[in-house]
Amino acid sequence: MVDLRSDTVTRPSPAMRQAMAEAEVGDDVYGEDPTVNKLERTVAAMLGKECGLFVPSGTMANQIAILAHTERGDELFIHRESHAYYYEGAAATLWAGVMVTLLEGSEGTFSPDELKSRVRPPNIHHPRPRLVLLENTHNRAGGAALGPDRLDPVMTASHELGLAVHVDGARLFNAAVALGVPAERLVREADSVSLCLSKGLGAPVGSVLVGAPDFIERARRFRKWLGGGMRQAGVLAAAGLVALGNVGRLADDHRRARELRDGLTALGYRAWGPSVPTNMVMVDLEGDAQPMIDAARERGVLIGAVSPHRLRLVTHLDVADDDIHRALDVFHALRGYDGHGR
Ligand code: TLP
Repeated sequence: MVDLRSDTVTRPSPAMRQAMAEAEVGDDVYGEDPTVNKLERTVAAMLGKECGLFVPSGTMANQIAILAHTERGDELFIHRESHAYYYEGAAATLWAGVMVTLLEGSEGTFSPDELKSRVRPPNIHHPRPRLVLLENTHNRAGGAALGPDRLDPVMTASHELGLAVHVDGARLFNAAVALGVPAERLVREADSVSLCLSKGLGAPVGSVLVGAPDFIERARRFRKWLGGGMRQAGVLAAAGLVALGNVGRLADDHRRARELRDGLTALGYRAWGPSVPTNMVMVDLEGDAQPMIDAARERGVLIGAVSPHRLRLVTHLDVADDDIHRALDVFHALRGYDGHGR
């Protein structure tokens, strides 16, 4: 099977499994797991922040960040296509009790003016404006890599308005590699960042949330609260440390996504990507996505849909050049497919 559903599907490499087997461990709830501590320090340093916190998933990292930056009744500003709003249930409302205000703009971003127009002055009738959440790369925008020119002005405006900024950097290193800008630079203005180890970097599980010491101290409390305090988690952190060695090869995933997109376009598909693409290709269909997904699966290619008429194809560590050719062969065979086997 060629699995293009997501970069979350990778399996740990032999080197990763070896590192997991040999990991030095302790009880991380006591802060005594040396491998977890090393991973947290390493990711924090890579992203130019002081402290890190290892958590089970990207969703939990985002939700802990929202909890740690806000109080109940505060207001969170977020793009309507962002993962933390679109794909995390009503978690921000459930856990943090924040009011979510949705913003619009191209490629998952919004302008400082759009933000300013939505932030209301202090008044007992209004929620307290508190947090802006940005996403880089932006998943539903087709894996858009957003450079400092796109995000810095919003982050600066947020701070001028007295708002904290969290960056969902699940795929931040994809953005850094595609833009040729250090990851640290992309989040220089951010108060906190979450990074996923289990997407393009290839770890089986885990994310790291980074920020200032007092923020991470609050975050640690909320991690426990959500049941994310793991014990001998060094076995997982060890895989994460190996995964950080995969940053350089993300360029291969981006090249393969480009080949896939070019191949699909040549076959007559409406394949598209953002202005700075990474490891995703979106394909808009005339008909429903599901019959196409089922037909591709029967032919050995797994793909996903992000809306009823839109496919998403994602390249990753376990997709080789040959797999791109195989996928294109299947799309060739399915050209004009109408969901009735024709
Ligand atoms: N994204 C998954 C699905 O949930 C859609 C995927 O296949 O792309 N932030 C971003 C930007 C993400 O894309 C994801 C996962 C998360 C956070 C959540 O990470 P996990 O799955 O570890 O909770």
